[in-house]
Amino acid sequence: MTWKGVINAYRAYLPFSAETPIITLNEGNTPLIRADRLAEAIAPKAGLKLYLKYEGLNPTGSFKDRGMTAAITQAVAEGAKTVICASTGNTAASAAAYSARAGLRCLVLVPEGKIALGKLAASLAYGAEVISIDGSFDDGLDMVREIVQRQPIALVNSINPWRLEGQKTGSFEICDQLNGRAPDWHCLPVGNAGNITAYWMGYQQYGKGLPRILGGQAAGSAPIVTGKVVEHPETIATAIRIGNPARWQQALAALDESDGMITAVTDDDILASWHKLAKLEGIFVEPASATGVAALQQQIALGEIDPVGKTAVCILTGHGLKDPGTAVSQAQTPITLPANVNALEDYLAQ
Ligand code: AN7
Repeated sequence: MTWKGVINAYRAYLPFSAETPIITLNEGNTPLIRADRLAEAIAPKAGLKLYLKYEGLNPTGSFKDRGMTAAITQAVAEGAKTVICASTGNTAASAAAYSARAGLRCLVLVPEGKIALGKLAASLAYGAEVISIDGSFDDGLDMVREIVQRQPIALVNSINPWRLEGQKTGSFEICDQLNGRAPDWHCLPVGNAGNITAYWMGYQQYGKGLPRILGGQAAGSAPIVTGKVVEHPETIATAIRIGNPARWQQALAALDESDGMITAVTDDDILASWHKLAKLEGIFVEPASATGVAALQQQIALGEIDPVGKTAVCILTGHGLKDPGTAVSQAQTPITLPANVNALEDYLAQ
């Protein structure tokens, strides 16, 4: 059967009526990829069954499309003409794309200079009005929360409950892809904490078992780990450069109820996992997306997670092409050779 997006696939589990017209880009149905080489690197000889949920293969290159199909569908159903969000980049690109498809005006507020190039390029291409603010994501979120009190504009950040409804379909897919059961561990990056909240909702609703949740935050932006708002969050993983997550309380509930954990990983840890994903498994993600893998490796190394015979799923939230700047700055310079085969053979003999 042709895949027609997450709402059509899981309509029985979502609060849309049968008549609601769906705004979709056929998002979801992303691969769950077994990663034996990476498993061996982070948990040698443990028989860890490690899977990677490659959310970068969604239509705009991140997991945000799952929630955005639901939020924009509902905004249209309610008669909205304009939508707005604050964003570290991926929500902006997704909101812009689904708004274009629905014929809505779309405004996105992004922290100036702290949004990866691919996200900016896409948001502009989809025709969103991109507004750079001289503040953080958190400042932008305060602004959009306020403006929707004053103006008839729909807010499509993950404080919008429809976003979570769409994003919870990721849990359903994982259970389906694991032949009807949840993994032992579910590992993911945590920024504004919408995704961790949505995944936990999804596992609870689907009734195929419950994983323990492992959240990873970047050490320079780890408010949930430290229990304190971070006024000036910093990390190379700009997607999760967030100091005051909107879904903080729900994240704590998900961690508590799942007997889970949340941990901070350094930018070096994030980049090391980012390299491993690319070099051991051929999977190119944006840096934030490697945070779940980094958290899992850290907790296994510390002895807090016993990997023996366990099944773990890491959510790879965004595609590597989102952030070409970081990728190039981390890479070796390409080799330059004259355009002749002898030079190539000389190079091979080195
Ligand atoms: C690649 O786009 O907040 O904990 O404004 O882009 O649900 O916030 C992005 C978040 C992880 C964290 N990985 O998810 C935004 C935004 C990637 C992301 C997260 C984001 P949440």
